[in-house]
Amino acid sequence: MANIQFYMTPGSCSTGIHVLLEEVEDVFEVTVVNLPAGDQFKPDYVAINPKSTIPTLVRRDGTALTEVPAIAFWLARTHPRAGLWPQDAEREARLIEAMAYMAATVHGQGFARIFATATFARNPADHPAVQALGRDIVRQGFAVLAAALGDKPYLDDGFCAADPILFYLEFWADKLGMALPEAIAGHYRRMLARPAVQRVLREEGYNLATLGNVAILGAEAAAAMA
Ligand SMILES: N[C@@H](CCC(=O)N[C@@H](CS)C(=O)NCC(=O)O)C(=O)O
Repeated sequence: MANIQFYMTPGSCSTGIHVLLEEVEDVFEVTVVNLPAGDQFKPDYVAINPKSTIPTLVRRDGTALTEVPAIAFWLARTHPRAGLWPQDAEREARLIEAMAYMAATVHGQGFARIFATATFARNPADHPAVQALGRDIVRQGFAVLAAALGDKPYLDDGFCAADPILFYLEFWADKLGMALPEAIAGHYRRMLARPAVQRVLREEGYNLATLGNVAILGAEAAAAMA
């Protein structure tokens, strides 16, 4: 039987799916899609994923699955022994709520304005304002997600399929030098300590020693008031 084929780009949103593939301990083969070189628009890739996005997972039956939340859900449900998806409707709904918000709003509306600015405004003179709005959306997003986390170490009762999605957002914030709410910084550090995450980051070419040193949002103000 063919292995799962994973189409990814190092350091992109596919890193979240890469972490999940390692966490569920399945066998998969990687194809790197070079986004800056335009590989996503080449006919061979468009035939697999007409949206020209990564990640794409081609399953053992040959069908392609796209969209980070859908792939995360599918990996969790098809690997029940990993225990990454809850059984009761309320917890399931909360994870879908978080995954949809992270992918569509924090990534699609926020980080996309920062990393793919030209897709939001043709005029380069508008780009600083578009990026500033992107940062505002990201900051608001992390505040919402910090409230969803509360005192919990992970988004569900334990580590679950939605956590690697939060991780790739945190990883991007770290690379941009953005301060994070304390609950989000704690989640990021917990994720960085997971062996699967460390394996993925090494495979994707990152030096772990340079990651995780994020400033805590509001810490300076709190210290000044103490
Ligand atoms: N909604 C999609 C978004 C995927 C997406 O935007 N991926 C980016 C990389 S993080 C991409 O493929 N960009 C294509 C490009 O830059 O042309 C998902 O959740 O999978």
